[in-house]
Amino acid sequence: MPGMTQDPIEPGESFSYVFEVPHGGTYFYHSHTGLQLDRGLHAPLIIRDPQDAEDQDVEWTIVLDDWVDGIQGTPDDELDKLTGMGSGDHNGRMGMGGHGQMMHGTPDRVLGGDAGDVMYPHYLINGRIPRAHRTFEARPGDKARLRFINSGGDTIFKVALGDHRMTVTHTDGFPVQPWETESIYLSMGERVDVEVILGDGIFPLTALAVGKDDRAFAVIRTAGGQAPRPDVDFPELSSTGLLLSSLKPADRALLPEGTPDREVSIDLGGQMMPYEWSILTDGQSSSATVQESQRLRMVMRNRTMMPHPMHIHGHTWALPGSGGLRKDTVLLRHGETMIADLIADNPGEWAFHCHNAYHMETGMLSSLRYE
Ligand SMILES: [Cu+2]
Repeated sequence: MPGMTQDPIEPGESFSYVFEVPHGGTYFYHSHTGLQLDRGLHAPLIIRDPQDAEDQDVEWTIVLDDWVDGIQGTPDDELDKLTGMGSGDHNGRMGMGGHGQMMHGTPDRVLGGDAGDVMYPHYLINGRIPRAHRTFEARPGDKARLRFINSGGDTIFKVALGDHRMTVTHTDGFPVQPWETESIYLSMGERVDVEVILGDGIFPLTALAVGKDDRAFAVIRTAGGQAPRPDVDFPELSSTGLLLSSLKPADRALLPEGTPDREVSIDLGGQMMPYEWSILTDGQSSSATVQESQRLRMVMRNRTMMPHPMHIHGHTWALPGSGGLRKDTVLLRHGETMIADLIADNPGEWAFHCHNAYHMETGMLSSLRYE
């Protein structure tokens, strides 16, 4: 985070990062300068965990993304439209409702009507648009491990694989009690690992862009024949999606038992008109503070009409509402409250922000600071 954890890497400069990896899992790394994330400055970081089963026949890392850059201007142009700073058509491809609400695609029955602010021209799986989609190949009966990463700037995806149920094994790098599901919501910054026993055929791997009536698409093929069309609908896609924060942690992912030494109240605020977002810490626009080795409880309340994937750097929360599920990115639906505990074992100043790039850029950014 420039200005917080380090100085920016200037054009033409290099910077070497050296760090220990305390645990394995599916991660990604990306720029935190402006809207560079939404210009594609991100990449997966996969750390093999020696405690994970390695009995999969194939493993694929699947990066979901939303794309505007170079198609209809830039992410910065989109931000200008949202903040009303742009020239010409302030609303871009969005309609503006009578009460200042953005009107989007079909409301999602779990996430509500307003799941994102930018209507992107393209949604991608591993950099490909649906018409030029990627095909993942394997043999019938293979056990596949899929590591999904949502690197989007402003899009929550609902992921499903035709004719298959997925067994969730990890989220945000940490193991969970295995859970079978037909579809999964993955918000910006979140990761989920699933296992699938592949059938015999050609199957659509679809990621609906929630609330935007569009999708990312790929194909998993274990047999010859015609691939499904990118716009194919199938029962798994319309099933009730899993919210990752409802999972339960694997025993080896649990934090030690304990009661919080300190509690902080986090209020998420903001709206579309004017386009401004905020984090209040105990009612103030200041950092949360903690002392090393304390147990901190963060009580987050979403006071807005939109969902926000809240992300903390340098730590992974335990969610007491989900039996101590470990996550570093948690989606708070509109009006939702989430309690998240952490153990302060990594001194420094760490960003705490919404993983919607446009919300973060317009104020939904704070930090956790060690005293
Ligand atoms: Cu947000």
